Amino acid sequence: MTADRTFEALCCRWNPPDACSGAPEIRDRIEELCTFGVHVVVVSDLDPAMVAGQLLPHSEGRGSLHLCLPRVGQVHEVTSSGPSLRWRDGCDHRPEGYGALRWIAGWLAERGITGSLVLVVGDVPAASAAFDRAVVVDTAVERPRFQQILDEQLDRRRSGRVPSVDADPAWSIPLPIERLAEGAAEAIGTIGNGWAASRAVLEERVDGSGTFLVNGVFTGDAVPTLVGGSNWSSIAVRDASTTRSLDLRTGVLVRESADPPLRTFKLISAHRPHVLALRAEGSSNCLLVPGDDGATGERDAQVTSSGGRGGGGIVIATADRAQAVGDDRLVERLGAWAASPRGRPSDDVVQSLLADLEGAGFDRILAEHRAAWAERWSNAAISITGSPEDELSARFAVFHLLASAPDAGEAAVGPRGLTGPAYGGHVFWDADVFVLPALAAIRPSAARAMLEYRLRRLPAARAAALASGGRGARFPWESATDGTDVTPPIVTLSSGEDVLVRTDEHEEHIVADVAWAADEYTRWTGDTAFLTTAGCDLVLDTARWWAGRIRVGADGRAHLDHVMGPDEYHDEVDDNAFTNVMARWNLRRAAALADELGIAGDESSEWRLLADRLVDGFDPATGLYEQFAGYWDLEPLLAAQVAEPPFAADALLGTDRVDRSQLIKQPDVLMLHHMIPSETPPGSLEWNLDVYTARTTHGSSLSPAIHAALYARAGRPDDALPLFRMAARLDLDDITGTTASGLHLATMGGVWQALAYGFLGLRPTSRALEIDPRLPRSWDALELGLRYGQARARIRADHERLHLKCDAPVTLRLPGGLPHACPPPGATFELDDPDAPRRSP
Ligand code: IFM
Repeated sequence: MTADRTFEALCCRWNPPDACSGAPEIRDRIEELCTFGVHVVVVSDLDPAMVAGQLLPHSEGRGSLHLCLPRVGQVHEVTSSGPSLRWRDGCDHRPEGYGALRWIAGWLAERGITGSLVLVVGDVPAASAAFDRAVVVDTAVERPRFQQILDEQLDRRRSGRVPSVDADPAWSIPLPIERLAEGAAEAIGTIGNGWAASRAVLEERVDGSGTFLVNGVFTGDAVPTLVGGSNWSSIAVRDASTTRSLDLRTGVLVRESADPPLRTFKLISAHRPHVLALRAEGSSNCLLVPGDDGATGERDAQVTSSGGRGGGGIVIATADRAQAVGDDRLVERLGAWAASPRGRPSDDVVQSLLADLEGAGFDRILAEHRAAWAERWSNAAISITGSPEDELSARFAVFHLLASAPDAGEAAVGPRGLTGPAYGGHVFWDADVFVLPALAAIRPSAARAMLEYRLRRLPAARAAALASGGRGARFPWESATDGTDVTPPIVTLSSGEDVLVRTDEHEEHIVADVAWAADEYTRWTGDTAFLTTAGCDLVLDTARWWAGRIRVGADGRAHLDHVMGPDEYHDEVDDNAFTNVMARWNLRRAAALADELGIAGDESSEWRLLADRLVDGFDPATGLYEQFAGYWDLEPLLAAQVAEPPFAADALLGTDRVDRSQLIKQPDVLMLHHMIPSETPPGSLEWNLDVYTARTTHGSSLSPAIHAALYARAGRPDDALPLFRMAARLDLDDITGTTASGLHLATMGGVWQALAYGFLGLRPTSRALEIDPRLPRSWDALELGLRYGQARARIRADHERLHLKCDAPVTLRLPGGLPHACPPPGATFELDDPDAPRRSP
């Protein structure tokens, strides 16, 4: 039970003078385990100085030695200079040791060491309460057995065995094993750190090019695509099964095969962005180590490169250490990558990165990686009590969001992130509107890097505005390296029909979407300086674009002609409600910002005037928005009359027929109610929701999550749940058959938004975090971790109560209430009767 697992922490009872008194052999083993990075917790009833004196490590290892004294409620860390108090419990009324062990368990969890990565040996009171799912060995273990356990662990460490993961079903995603689903499995199991990612390609796959992608590294083609790096994890493997799982908690991909035995374990370091690591072990007839003569061997570094001809390039260097232990073969591979958006980095760069890794070693790289993922999750916790399936699929979405963007420099986030080649990895509104709001709340630095991508492309957007006779900045529908439009001229639908793409010409709402993203970022983060300094042009120059673009008609009203809304089934329309209201919001926001900046003048007055004059298609008599001028005159076809959503109506019925009908691809009028509800009249959501949902095919993967959010806001969370599940399971069940070409990362952003904006009813404003939870009956509670302003907050709602935990003050506002300042550690509120009618947003 313990011999075939590697533990990262060992918690044992030590009560000299009896069993272990003066046992140097135990102490030496513990010390050596610490040098391998194992954290040892000694639980004792005795005086700390006495126990520490017996255990005092001779040298500082990478693993820690903690002395836990439950009786007195203390935890000491022991180093060669003696014990120092780390934690003390003033009044521990809980069961014996609970507080001290809980503290240690939390300390380990902060390092990504949870559950079955912890071994508890001997009679450790309250261990089961503190260490969830730990492996516990015999409460009264004999000293020889204890020594044997330590030896097993030392053997595993010395021979570089494949580490273990905490096999927790609440955090583990099994990859599909059917041969035909291999493409989807590769995407689902993608591991990455935001800078780079590897699809879950099987080690033996020879043709693995294109499976390693780097953020912002595109080819130099007219329609660029992400440069495809090679499969750095390739190893000769024979006849092994393809059973793999992705550990969401620590970002590790594991493969296990029983017959023939094989285990592989790989990661892209979340701590050292350029580092790759892999270990594999298997029988000699399965894991074929090059030059296998049964001896330990080192290989020279292998260097592979991709791209570079007129575009970006990637270079990867790896070095292996192979070993034979009996009939087992063990391989450890460390790797380093380098990339450039222009040209290919030299081999020397990766060679020297690789040389630096030797000093760190695999164990340290893994420990740092686990701790970095624990840190990422500490701002992004998610739990759905009452529905483990929904919880797991939500965590899957958040995992990939956390792995989608670097948290420094600039982040070019494509619709599929770095999980596949679809859409060439181009940056669309998916980044600004779907991914960025989630990251602004759970990984603000990555959201800031996404805005940096837009900021650095302002010159290109300004040039595009000028070139089309306009002013300000006209962001392109699709962009890659230089910020010019890279939309492909033609796409082929699944029906085989070739369609001219006109999104680049008409889908102008992207301009306001970029401004909205900048504003949303500041509202989540409180980083108002962004909009008053570098970021202000994202709002001001986009408003300038609209001011130059708007036509004021003879009726005195302002219009936007020849545009396309999010509903791409109607590709050239006038006065699209979404575009017009987003433009109106952009103009008003820019005018308000001009006031803040002290630059208000004729220009900002013109913005306000034009905003007030813009038509928006809202009819107060019916309470409905008309999606665009003439929409109600189209064939009143409903989605259910054609097929069960989701479906691609253009592929089923042909683009012409769909263009003449009221079928829509994704929320358009409804999208306004999601993004800028304050720009829509009270009651409008409820009036428009069913009307437009009935016409929506969910032909875009972006659609169901937003509908879920809106049904929750309209007080219909049970109607929202199937839509939420459609979005959250989209890739796990490959619902649209498109997962192989990459995970729908923007949908995952939508999943987070459905939870946060929809079910919890969160809205960040500059004054307060608004909150109005509406949970489906089948969920007992929903909890999200996020950052709001300076605070790290946990918000948990059940059907009666709302709990806020925070480490800095947070001002909350409940529906109908006044802003309520909550100092740390937070507050609890009673919620209204959930069946009572509520104000619309
Ligand atoms: O940006 C989306 C668009 O809204 C619908 N078609 C696919 C694009 C990329 O995801």
